[in-house]
Amino acid sequence: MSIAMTEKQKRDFETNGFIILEHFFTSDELDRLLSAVDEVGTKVRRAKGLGPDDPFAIRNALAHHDAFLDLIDHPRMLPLVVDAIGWNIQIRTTHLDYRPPYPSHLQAGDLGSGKGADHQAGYRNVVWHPDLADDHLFEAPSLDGRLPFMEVKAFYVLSDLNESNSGNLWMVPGSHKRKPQELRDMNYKVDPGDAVELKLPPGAAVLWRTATWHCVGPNLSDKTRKIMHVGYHYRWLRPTDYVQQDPDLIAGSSPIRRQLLGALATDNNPLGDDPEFHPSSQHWLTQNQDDIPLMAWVKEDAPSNINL
Ligand SMILES: O=C(O)CCC(=O)C(=O)O
Repeated sequence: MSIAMTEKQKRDFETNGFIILEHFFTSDELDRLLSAVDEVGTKVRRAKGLGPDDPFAIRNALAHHDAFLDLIDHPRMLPLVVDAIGWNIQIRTTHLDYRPPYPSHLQAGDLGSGKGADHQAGYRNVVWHPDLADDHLFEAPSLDGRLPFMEVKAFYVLSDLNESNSGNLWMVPGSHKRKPQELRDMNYKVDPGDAVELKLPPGAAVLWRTATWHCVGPNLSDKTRKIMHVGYHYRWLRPTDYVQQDPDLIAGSSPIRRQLLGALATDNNPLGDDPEFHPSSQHWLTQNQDDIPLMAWVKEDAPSNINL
């Protein structure tokens, strides 16, 4: 059953590994997010002693501003996320990337090489990669060398990435079906004909399988790259950004939001009715629907009620 994805989006997601939503945010939503980036940027610069033209990136961005927190259950994105990966999910990571234009003297390294003067100067030249494929992170469970489907990210474009070389995200369509070893054997040099540079306006969003090979191009434009990624994975995996989110944040959240923040729906019986002899974590097996609010929402309310 699909609650939000069109047939074409399903095909694109399956075939290419991503779907593009060109005009995702309203202008009010975008303005709020851009103000949040400014506010958080001021805080980060102060804390880290950075100048106004220095790049920075932060993780667990949801804890830094309500505008970022509100992205995790965005009423037009969450149904698509559920269609993509199901309801048994939580947030793995939320990241914000702020990348001002390169200084004119700064030489960009080769695309997706993970190297170069720009990389050394802190403008991360992200090497071509699928997420979760480092040797030490995730190799053994694969049967044939390909990555199982473990997570999706919503990529949010907050600044103008319409022009080439503005710090655009690059993808290799269909590469979620290829083996990470292939990329290693290619010494991380992707055939330019296989790659696409996502040229997107401010306010666009992309829902993507993170097994899709990707990297980030240099910012040779005169505008700062401002983007966010919100990553969702299964509740029985461990998040990157937190062991536990702030209890106050959880306490003030809706049941669906609590689930997405990695918390159990109730404090009662987190290990079931017989915790001593037959423990059964709510992250795995659930005694009743209320333990997984997003499941209850999908089964009972969606798609008529997208008021989360
Ligand atoms: O900054 C970006 O857009 C890409 C970050 C990245 O490589 C990732 O999300 O794995």
